[in-house]
Amino acid sequence: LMLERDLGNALDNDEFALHLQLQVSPDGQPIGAESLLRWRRADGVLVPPDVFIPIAEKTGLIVPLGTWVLRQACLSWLRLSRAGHALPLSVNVSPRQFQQADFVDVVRSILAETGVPATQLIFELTEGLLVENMDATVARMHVLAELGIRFSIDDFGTGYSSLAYLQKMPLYELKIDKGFMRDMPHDVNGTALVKSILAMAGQLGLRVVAEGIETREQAQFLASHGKPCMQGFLFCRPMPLGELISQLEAAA
Ligand code: G
Ligand code: G
Ligand code: MN
Ligand code: NA
Repeated sequence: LMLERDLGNALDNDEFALHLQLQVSPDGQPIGAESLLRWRRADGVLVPPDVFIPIAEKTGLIVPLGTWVLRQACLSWLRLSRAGHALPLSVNVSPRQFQQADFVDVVRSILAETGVPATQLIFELTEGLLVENMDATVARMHVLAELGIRFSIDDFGTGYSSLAYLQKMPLYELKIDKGFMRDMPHDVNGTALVKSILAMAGQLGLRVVAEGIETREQAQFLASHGKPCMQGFLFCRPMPLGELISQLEAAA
């Protein structure tokens, strides 16, 4: 309950920060970055998003917070672009945020205000949203796709989205949940699942990003099984924008 009260004030107190984690192509080149929200409370304690995002969803704070994240992501893109690294940014959009009546208008106005091309944003949606409210979700995705926004299904494989659903949506990408990567390539069931997701994505013409890549062994396994794009501590930790720019400069 105290966390709930603190969270309510955190936006006004400027306690949130957006970190970025690079995503790489099968041969290790940067292809984009995911924005990941961080909350450092006034007392200095860093509260993990898996703790505060569900609370923000419940209280409704996720709506103004999601707007802040989107604007902040666009400002980050501008700074990256000015530094010579115009990488597309992936933004997590929560179900409650996506379902707000004015969500499309909010997106439109932030794009207009910042001048960021819509094609530079990828919205990560979760399977829960698709199951809950399929028709309205698909319709809204088409409106945003018309603007140039691309879509990714986050934590893919943990929910219930069916092939029929996937075909109705203007999708660009699937992100394989990091849970499936953990015991790779030693876990036989996980390996089979990852292979079948890659085969299916291939059929549907979707890009795949495998998340949670921590070891060379995992990356090598993927290189010989479908070659998806990758994201994980092996390549880059989520970090503040300034650090990411320094890292990109050092690698260039
Ligand atoms: O690093 P990680 O602990 O950042 O993120 C944990 C969870 O929090 C992930 O499921 C991620 O999707 C979610 N998350 C991180 N940033 C955001 C955000 O800006 N908006 C929403 N809705 N979820 C986020
Ligand atoms: O939005 P999503 O649920 O996909 O959020 C990605 C989460 O995964 C974030 O919490 C991020 O900090 C975390 N993450 C990113 N790379 C790795 C990794 O290599 N290993 C683990 N365990 N977590 C990671
Ligand atoms: Mn994500
Ligand atoms: Na994920």
